[in-house]
Amino acid sequence: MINTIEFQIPLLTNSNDNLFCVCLSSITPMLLSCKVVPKDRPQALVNLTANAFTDKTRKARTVASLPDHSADGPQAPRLKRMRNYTANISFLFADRPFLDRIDAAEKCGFTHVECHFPYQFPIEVLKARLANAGVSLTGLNTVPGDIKAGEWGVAALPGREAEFRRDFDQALSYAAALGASVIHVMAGVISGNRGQALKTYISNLRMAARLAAPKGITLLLEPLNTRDMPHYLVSRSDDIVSIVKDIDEPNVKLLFDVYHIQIMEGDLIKRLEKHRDSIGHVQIAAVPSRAEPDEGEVNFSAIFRALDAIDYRGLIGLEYKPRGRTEDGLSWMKKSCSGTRFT
Ligand SMILES: [Mn+2]
Repeated sequence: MINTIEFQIPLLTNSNDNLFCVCLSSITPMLLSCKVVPKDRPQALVNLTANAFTDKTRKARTVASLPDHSADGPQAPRLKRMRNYTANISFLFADRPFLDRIDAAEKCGFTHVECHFPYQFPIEVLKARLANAGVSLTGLNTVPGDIKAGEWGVAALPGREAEFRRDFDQALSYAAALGASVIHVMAGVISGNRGQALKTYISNLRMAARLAAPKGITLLLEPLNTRDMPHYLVSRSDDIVSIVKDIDEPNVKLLFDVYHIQIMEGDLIKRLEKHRDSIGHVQIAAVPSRAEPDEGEVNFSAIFRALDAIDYRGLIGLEYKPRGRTEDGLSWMKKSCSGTRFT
């Protein structure tokens, strides 16, 4: 299983990017990416993202052995347990063109973004923009199908298997090329026999999971609330978890979107505990507004504590619709959360 961790350590005033990356690579062989903040920012920090070390001892040893190149003399590296947010740029920064949202996220301090449907852009264009900004793409969705006809995915639609395979192959090629580790597979809006749809869904997912496994990619299944998406195949996390168990592939997981699950089921903390082994990703938004998570009926501080309590180490997707400018709305982090790089 791949998780993500982040370190913050003081920027080396007399180093260059290449030298520093070599140093880091030598002690963190699973290094995925390294982002160096420009030297002209006096309090700049270097952020690096690496595969998680499941062994806490090893993590501690790695941090402690970081070489000290500080021009100001020995300085202990600072390790800060940061909550790993990924900015959903299909919802955030929506007041500008899609590709510009990557840069906007970076300017706000994000090192991870996720999105819904990036397919209008060639992989190489996306890759260049992400690399230029020093931002990682963490996840994407399969295409929704014919939205105007009310479709929202085809994975559970009998007779559409070939189309699903085509769509999934597309998602897999984008995810693999861009380094995203999760694909949200859209089930579909059901008009006919639910039993037949479930059978199709499970069969398609089992096939897709086996295609994704060699690439280290996990499939996410998300229950959608029936107010926003009537007749979507699955609207409850309890049902998704039972489907995940039926599929019985290790890389198929529940996407626990606090917004949808609060609307349909509530009892969020107990449900996090109950589904802890099946959760592959978490997303947040206020309920019922779907705005910044600082209003409405969910106590997000308690949700974050619950995520810590179940030892959730994955990313938290910010999939909310900002009340105004995204940048202004990010103040919720200072108000309601501890342990973020924004505090
Ligand atoms: Mn969601």
